[in-house]
Amino acid sequence: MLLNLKSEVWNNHGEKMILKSLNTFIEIAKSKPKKKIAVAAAEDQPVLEAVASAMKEGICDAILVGCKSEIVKIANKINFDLSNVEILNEEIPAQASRIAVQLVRENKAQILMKGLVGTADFLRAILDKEIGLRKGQLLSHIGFFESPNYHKLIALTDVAQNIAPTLEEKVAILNNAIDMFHRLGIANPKVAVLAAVETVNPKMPATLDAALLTMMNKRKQIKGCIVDGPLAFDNAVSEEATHHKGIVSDVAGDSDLLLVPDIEAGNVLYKSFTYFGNAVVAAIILGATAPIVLTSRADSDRSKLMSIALAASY
Ligand code: COD
Repeated sequence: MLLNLKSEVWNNHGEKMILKSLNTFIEIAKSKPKKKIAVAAAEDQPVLEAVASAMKEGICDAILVGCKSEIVKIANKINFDLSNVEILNEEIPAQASRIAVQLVRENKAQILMKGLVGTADFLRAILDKEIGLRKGQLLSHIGFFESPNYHKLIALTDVAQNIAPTLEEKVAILNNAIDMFHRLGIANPKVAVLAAVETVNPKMPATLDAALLTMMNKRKQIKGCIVDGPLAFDNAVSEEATHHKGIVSDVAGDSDLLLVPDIEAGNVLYKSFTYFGNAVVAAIILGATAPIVLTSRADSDRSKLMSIALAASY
C-alpha cells in the first residue's frame, strides 16, 4: 500500500484505490511497522476478541492491563493464546487506565485502547496534566463509516469527546480530522458543517458557526480541505437533495467528513448510522501523543477490529 498526497490511495500494483472500505485500514496498518496496543481494563470479551483478531492480522501486539484472572478466563473461552501477551494485574478500572496511559507515555505501547472502564474515567486519565497524553492541542473523536447507502467512506466528528464545542474548538476538531485524512492519503477532503437547515438563521447558532467555518476556509484560515455549511444532512450526502434545493456547492452530495454541532447531534447520528443504516464504523481519538481506540459497547466485532486498524494506520 502506497499513500500519496492526492485524493487517492494506490496499492502495490499501482492501481488507484478509493477509500470505500474499512478494510483499507488493515492494508495500510500492515504496510507500517507493527505497533503495540495497551488496553485499559482489558477484562472485556468483545475488546479481547478484537485484540486477538488484530494480532492474528499481524497489525499489533498487546499489553493488557486489568483484572488478570478475568482476562485469562475470557481468553480461555475465546481461544486467545496469551503466551506472547504481557498482562499487568490492576483490578480498579480507573487505575488500569492510568497505567495503560503511562505505558503509552513511556512508548512501551504506541496505541491506547479502552476496555471495561467508563468513558469519562478513561478520558480523564488521558487528559490528566501530570500523567496524561496531551500535547497542547484539543483531543477529538472521529469515526469513519462504511455504509451500504453511500458511495465512499464518510467520517463524522466529534460524537464522543467534546460536549458543546465553541467555534474555536470546532476549528481544532476540524484540523485534527483533516490531518487524519491527509495521513490516509486524502489531500482535500470535502467537509460539510451540519445544521438543521442550509441557510444562515441567527436563531440557530450551529448555522452561524457553519457559515464562519466556511468563510475561514475560503480565507485559508482552515486549510487542506473544502468546507461548506451550513448544510442539512440530506444536502450533505445526497446529490438528488442538493439539486432539488438548487444548492451550488463543491461539497454537497459528496461529503467526506461531517462536522456535527454538538455531542448529542453527533452521537444520535452515529448510532442511527450503525443501527438503522447498517453502517460499520472505525473510530479513534485524535490530538493526543498517540492514537486512542475508544469503541462503544454497541459496536460490532468488525468495527472494533477496524478501529484498531485505523489507529495502527495513523
Ligand atoms: N482536549 C484537550 N484538553 C481537554 C479536552 C479536550 N477535548 N477536554 C478537556 N480538556 C482539558 C481542560 O482544558 C482541562 O484542563 C482538563 O482537561 C479538565 O477539563 P474538564 O474540567 O472539562 O474535565 P472534565 O473531567 O469535567 O471533562 C472531561 C471529559 C472528557 C470527561 C468530558 O469532556 C466528557 O465527559 N466528555 C464526553 C465523554 C462521553 O461521555 N462520551 C460519550 C460517548 S461514548
